[in-house]
Amino acid sequence: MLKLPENFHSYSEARKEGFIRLKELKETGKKVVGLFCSYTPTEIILASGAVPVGLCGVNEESIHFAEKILPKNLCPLIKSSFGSAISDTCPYFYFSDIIVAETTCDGKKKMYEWMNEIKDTHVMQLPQGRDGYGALNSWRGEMIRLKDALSSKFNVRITEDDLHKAIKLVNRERKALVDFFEIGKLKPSPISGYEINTVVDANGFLFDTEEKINLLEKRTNQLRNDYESNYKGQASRPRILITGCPTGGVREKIIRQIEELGADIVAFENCSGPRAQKDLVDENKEPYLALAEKYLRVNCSVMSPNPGRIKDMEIMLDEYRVDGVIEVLLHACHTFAIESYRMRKFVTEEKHIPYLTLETDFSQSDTGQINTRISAFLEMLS
Ligand code: BJ8
Repeated sequence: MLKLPENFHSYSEARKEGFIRLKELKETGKKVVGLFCSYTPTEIILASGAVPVGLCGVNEESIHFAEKILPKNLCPLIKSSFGSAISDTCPYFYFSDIIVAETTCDGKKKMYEWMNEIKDTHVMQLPQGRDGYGALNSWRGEMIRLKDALSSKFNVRITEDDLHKAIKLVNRERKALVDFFEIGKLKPSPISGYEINTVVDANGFLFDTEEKINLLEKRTNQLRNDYESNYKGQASRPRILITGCPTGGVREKIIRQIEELGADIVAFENCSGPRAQKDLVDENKEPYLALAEKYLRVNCSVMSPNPGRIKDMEIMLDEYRVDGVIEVLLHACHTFAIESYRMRKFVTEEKHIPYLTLETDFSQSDTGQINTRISAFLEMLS
């Protein structure tokens, strides 16, 4: 049984409520910036006076629109995101005044060339690795280029003071998120992975950062109390960590299913977890340098090499007391697929923890096969 709070809002409910809020904000003249990735420095967007909104596609229905232009053999996340944009079925894309994107994987960066034909798309040139003198300097330059692009688009002056305020605010949001994630360290966990995954994605539809922080802190406190009164000392179900590609598009098919089949998802080593939240922007440094340093540390497989992901995995496996790892690979995601072998080897040979890889897309055609594989894996764990 899924552990969900009484006032739980599903992702689609949160998304619908967000439309109304965003429409009202637009009517007051607020500017909106659409984004797709954890490398996007939301601090610069907030400092420009605009609101950032996540646009990653999570549904299958929009994919056929994308396939008129993009190849079929492409990651479903890219096709779904682009399909929603060209079919005008995503009000968040519609309300966005500008898109901020990054050169992450090949599919995404080439897709943005097409997106720019529909809507102004500012692409930040993300370095492909972190080594050497050039990467940090060039990424700092991209932070300044983004500030200039937003200043000119919205006709505003973004001062260092504006940036410092935004950095402090987003750091507070990160701390609140990390405290929320760390509820999963309790054994047994009083929160479902389904709720964690939904809350993180649905947070993108709340446009008041103070409100987000308050809601997160409130839920974290509730969960701590719930643990003390109802869970402490009880037996634990197998504890699963999810790794690999973003899981918004497979939330029902995989995340929900794992828990329905008898395990608890306690941690996400992907962009639905602490990957981009765990360390803060240094509030005492020159802001563009501090932002460049922080965002260059995001351990996504698009970086080469990417040893930090293994280090983070080791810490998470220990701290969240993980019994099994389930890796989600979206079809045609080469960077996570290539890192898969190294990750599996590390988890199984050095940490001696069982590992299951599920390669999938956003369709329902493999639901039965996925259920069978998850059931067999959980049976082995127990
Ligand atoms: S920081 S994980 S949000 S790039 S789109 S790489 S699944 S082939 S989403 Fe991502 Fe930023 Fe990294 Fe996070 Fe693969 Fe698909 Fe590319 Fe993807």
